[in-house]
Amino acid sequence: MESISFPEGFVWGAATAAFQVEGASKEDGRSPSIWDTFCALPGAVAGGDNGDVAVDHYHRVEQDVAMMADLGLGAYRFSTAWPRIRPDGGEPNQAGLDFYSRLVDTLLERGIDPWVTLYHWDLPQALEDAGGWANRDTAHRFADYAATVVEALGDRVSNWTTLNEPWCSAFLGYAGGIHAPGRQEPAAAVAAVHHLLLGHGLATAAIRSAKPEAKVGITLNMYPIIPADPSSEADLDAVRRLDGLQNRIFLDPLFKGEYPADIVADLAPYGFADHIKPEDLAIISAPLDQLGVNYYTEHFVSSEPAAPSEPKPGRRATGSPWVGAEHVSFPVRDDATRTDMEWEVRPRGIYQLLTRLHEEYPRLPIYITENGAAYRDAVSDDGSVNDPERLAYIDSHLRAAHDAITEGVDLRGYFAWSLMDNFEWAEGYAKRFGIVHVDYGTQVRTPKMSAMWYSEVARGNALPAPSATAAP
Ligand code: GBH
Repeated sequence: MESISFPEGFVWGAATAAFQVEGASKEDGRSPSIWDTFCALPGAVAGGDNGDVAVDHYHRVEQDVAMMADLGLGAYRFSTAWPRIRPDGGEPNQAGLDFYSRLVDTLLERGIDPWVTLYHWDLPQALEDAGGWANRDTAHRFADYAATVVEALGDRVSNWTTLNEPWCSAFLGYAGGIHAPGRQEPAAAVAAVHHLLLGHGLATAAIRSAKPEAKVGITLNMYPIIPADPSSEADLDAVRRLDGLQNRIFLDPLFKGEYPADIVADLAPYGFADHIKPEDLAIISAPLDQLGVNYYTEHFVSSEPAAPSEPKPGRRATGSPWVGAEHVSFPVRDDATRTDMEWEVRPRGIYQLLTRLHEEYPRLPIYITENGAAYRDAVSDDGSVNDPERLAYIDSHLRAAHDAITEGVDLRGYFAWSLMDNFEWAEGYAKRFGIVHVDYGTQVRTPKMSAMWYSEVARGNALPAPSATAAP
């Protein structure tokens, strides 16, 4: 293999999310979010970890942005915290807006393009107390909040993402109880799907009216779904259901203006259609400028029920996020390595996903807004962090993404998840996704070998030949 160049202007960035990195959870008028509440629930988060300090990004913006500049990053994808900006969902809090304004200015001074995600899972607890995403009113509150942020930052920020991974918010939060708010109510989860999408549509309209030249998108977490036995009708039906619940239930309303009929039928017992008003689909399907894709692995599914599993020691019992497909299981294949999250490393999946999106949906510009891997990094005596697996993971996924570009997919950028180790939701601080290592005791940041390598890729707009890397 030789060195591989990306199209001119390709965006090279790294991503974080407010709750995962900021800390300062009680400062400058921030109110509790559903994640603060969830972290306090016994057994909800590994190690009883919470976001009170996280990696203290709130107090270390100067230093963190300088580090991004040293790494040669062209863009930084971060999220704004709704509970800092409209703490109880109501009136704006200037101190919260000032923090992001300072972050944006610091980035621009260093030539780094700010990419703002408006919602990366930290709903103000006050809005959850009023029903959360199962309540239609939350969609309107989200649009108000979006308008506030765009009025404050829109003069300097061009690229806007409404929601990060609404699948997680709806199904992990309201059906599986795996994420905040920890509810296990399938009917609430399907209501949340629609209200998140409605919130996206209303926020898109709010952004466009405040800043007509803004680039607006949404980020979805998508997976190719692979049948365990392609000759089994039951397995193929499991694939249909999972593809419907994971991918099509979001893609179709956004880009085709209608929900997939088969999934609407599957979800009838949970009252899905009751939430959909006739005018909603036009709001949800308003044209977008770009689609954000978060890719980590594939789903390999079987219709055989999984063996009943006990919660991990010390953790509370969770349920299935797969509403109406609770019976499916995810057999383990032995032809791939796995990350520290136990996820199979499947670089071809990113190619399959990108080419599918290109064929089945309007040919929107696509950005990989997250891709990366957790590994147990070894810190050497001299403090350096050698992470060949993460480097190889990113390298192989970029090669597969490049193959998709060669076939005509309009992929315009890539954001590594994550800039630095951080609060990995229900897994707490134990799982490290950073290309930069964080010592949680001292908050010292150390770029890992993968960061050094990624920096070369970003600067050269090309992947070096494998022999030039230390990848195994
Ligand atoms: C992304 O989610 C998030 O946007 C990001 O904040 C996160 O840090 C990153 O991935 C790494 O996880 O499904 O029962 O195994 C990716 C999708 C789905 C990954 C939920 C973690 C854990 C629960 N996420 N999953 S489960």
